[in-house]
Amino acid sequence: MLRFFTVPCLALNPNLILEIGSNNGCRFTKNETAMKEALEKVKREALEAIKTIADLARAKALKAQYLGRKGVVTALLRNISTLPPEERPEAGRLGNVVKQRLEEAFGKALHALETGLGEPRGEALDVTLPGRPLARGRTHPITQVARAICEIFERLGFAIVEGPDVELDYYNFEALNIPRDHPARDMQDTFYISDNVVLRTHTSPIQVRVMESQPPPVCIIAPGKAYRVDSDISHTPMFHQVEGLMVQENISFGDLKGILTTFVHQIFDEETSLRFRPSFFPFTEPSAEVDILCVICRGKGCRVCSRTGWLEVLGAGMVHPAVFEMVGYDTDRYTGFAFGMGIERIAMLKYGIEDIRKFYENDIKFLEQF
Ligand code: 2U9
Repeated sequence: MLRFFTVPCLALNPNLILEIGSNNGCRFTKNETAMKEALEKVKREALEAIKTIADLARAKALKAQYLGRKGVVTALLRNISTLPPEERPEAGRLGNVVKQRLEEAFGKALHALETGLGEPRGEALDVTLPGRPLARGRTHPITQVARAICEIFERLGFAIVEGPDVELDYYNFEALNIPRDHPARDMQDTFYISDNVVLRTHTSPIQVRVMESQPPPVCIIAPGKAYRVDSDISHTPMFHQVEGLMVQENISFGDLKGILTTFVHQIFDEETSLRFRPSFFPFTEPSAEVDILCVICRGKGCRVCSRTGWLEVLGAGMVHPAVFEMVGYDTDRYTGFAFGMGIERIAMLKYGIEDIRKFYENDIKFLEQF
């Protein structure tokens, strides 16, 4: 089928005889200026037309009309071959510039219509649609449990103290009566930064620093991160602890039992009984490991408590006199108790989580349960 387009430049430039068809193409007079003018005219007309496009179908039709196989621009370019050889390079260059400019303009118009970004506002934007909800963040379960623990001790009169994660060997070990050859210093347990600098293996150095800086009475808890070379279902290389220290005249093991019993009743419930088993820590004497009645089976024996009916949750004891001597406290006058617990362990028991690594996988499905 033969189709003819009316090209407005014909009216302006009588030199230019333009006849476009599927088989005969365009014909120019041998006049480069005329060619130039024709191209500019077509460009202007097309850009004006693009501005008036209202829908995708019209945009596609208009693009075909100018840039399609039988389009105006294509026909003009084809006609370059009919110009004298010396006029062809410049005409070709100009033709390609116009073609590129129109391709770009049609591309933008089509993209805007396809994505809806360019459509008239009234049609594209339904202001009655409900807004898209933003994902809500929440406090990490370990932080939640750490805060709950701290609140209980704050109500009991303990002050919260923090300290550096990167510690001197002296505060992490030496001042806590852990001598050079103690197994806790083993390269396998401790992350060494240098010979005398470590990632703290517990939050105990915080209490040493406090005692070094003030005389008794001391009544503090030290929450924070601790680091040990360890990784399995119940250990991560970084974990969280809360430790406590009370130093004053006449502090007894009975005070320790009273404080820890109150704590356990508040963090779990009043029915959760405790038992104290003799143990050993270099920094406390006597020392104890503290078990609670299994929160899962209530003492009957289950998989979680290894059929014993009890769960170990705390370590505690009376502060070793050697520790008091290191910080210059009078061991005849003062006694004190200390205790420590892993926050992950408390959280695992509270929420029935069997693998500690769940806390650090950043699985949203897991985290959003808390
Ligand atoms: C000073 C003196 C004594 C803190 C204590 C424990 C016992 C204990 C563990 C519980 C689980 C660490 O996270 S865990 O593996 N802690 O058993 N901690 S007494 O004793 C101190 C602290 C500071 C100056």
